[in-house]
Amino acid sequence: MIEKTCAIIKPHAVQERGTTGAIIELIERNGFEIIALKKVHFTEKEAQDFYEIHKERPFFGELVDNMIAGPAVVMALSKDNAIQEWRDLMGATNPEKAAVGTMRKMFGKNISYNATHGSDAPETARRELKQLFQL
Ligand code: FUP
Repeated sequence: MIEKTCAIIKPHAVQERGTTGAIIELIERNGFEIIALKKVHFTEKEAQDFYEIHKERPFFGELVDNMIAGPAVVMALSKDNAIQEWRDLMGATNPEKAAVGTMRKMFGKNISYNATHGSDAPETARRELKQLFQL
């Protein structure tokens, strides 16, 4: 089934020269269609809303700080089974545990700086795409 998912290149990765281009190339090479794309500097409130599900977790403050540290590149991707396919391409949340060839292995540094975000379920994808693109 053709699905949409929300993909984000996180600020620390955007700051590194060449990483945005490399990630976008891999997205296209892996058969995703980029339906929408923009560079946004999240406000604190926007980042808190985006990661609302994690608001009780101990890493929430750090997560929000990292998301507002600079501009992020946010995308709406479409593909058959896009949500799982993008998560597979991203790799494990912790780059140290991510498989070779995945985004997080290639461009992540540690669990706080793990390069990319991807929606984890259809309902999350809908909520995230609505927040970022009114899609
Ligand atoms: P994922 O769906 O792989 O992005 O992972 P989670 O939803 O569990 O976590 C969301 C973000 O919180 C991660 F991308 C990074 C951050 N995080 C931490 O900083 N520390 C943790 O222990 C877990 C997650």
